[in-house]
Amino acid sequence: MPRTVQTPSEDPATGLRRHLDPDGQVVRPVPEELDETALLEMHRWMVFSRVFDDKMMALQRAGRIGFYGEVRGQEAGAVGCGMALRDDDWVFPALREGIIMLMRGFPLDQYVAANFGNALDVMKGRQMPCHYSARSVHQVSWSSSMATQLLHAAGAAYAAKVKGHDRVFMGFVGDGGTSESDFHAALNLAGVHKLPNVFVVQNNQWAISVPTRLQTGSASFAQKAVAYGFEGVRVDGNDVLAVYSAAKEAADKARAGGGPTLIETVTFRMGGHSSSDDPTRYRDAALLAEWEAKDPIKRYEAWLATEGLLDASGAKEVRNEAAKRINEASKRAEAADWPTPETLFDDVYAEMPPNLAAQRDEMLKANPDWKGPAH
Ligand SMILES: Cc1ncc(C[n+]2csc(CCOP(=O)(O)OP(=O)(O)O)c2C)c(N)n1
Ligand SMILES: [Mg+2]
Repeated sequence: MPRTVQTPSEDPATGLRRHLDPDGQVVRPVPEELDETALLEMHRWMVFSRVFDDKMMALQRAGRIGFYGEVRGQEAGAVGCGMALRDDDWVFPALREGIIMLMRGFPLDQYVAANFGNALDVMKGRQMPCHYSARSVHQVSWSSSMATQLLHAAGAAYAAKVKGHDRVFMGFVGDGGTSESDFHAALNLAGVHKLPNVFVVQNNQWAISVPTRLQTGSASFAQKAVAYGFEGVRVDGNDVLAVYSAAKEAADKARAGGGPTLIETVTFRMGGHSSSDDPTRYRDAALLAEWEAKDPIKRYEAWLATEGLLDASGAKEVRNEAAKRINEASKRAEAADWPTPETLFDDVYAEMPPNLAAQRDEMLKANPDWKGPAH
């Protein structure tokens, strides 16, 4: 059996940092700096994420968008981390952290547009759906090549350290992504140079059809930090307050020059890996039911209700409001034009070289009426 290394922040009883138990009972004091507005904001974003998944999956099944990756079940991970960061900290996501962009004020229409690849999309339809990214909110794209984003996060943090910036660079990775050598190289670099990184392993129990136990011989992902010379924290990833407090401590430490932290969020991917996956082919229904009972939104709502901050009708209103905004944005996205063909040639060079301009002109001459695929 692998030896369990007790990392400093773990609760010896559960092995997990937890503020709320699965029934929504407080087991560790709620971070004081979170006022009522902040507490309700976290709820609003988790619900928004869930309703967004519902809508995008419906659009994908209706053939309106090509691909979608649900966050269902993992909402506390991205929302808790998003709340802990400053708006100018950089985020290098894995697959399910796009909501942080919306939390920072990225326009919903442009966010939805990324799934349609239409003219409103800041990436002009060149990316896969869901690979949200915008410099304006300091978020780079999903890295389709798993774990490479952690090297980018470490490299960017190195540059910030050299330049004397006080920003934090948060890199997410899935449990599956930790088997990539880039994971180790990034953590090593960050450990050697005490870089202002927070690495978050979203341990959602699966890497497509491969269960977590086939990704590591270690007793946890958090303990891997010890080998690189920094702290690892194992967190109940379905407790948004626990994710928040671990991420806030890690971000404060990184900003103050204390070096990196590795956070493992223990959670569960309730949906498929993506819209192309059918998890019923490799996963027991009983397991899903077990985790549905630990649903991060239900747990948080139970606590908010106990505190008198949100009742059932208030929670329903939050859902309805999210659905209204998302439905309206989706309608506008469906009605939007496609990127015009000549945009294919944009953004490669600051000044377009003559040979590329000639190719663009030739294409336009040969296809004068091309307006993109039919709606
Ligand atoms: C280097 C690399 N190998 C394989 C893949 C194919 N692939 C895409 S996602 C994925 C599993 C990801 O699992 P995990 O890291 O646990 O993230 P999760 O999907 O559970 O959020 C795989 C194998 C890839 N994108 N990149
Ligand atoms: Mg996974």
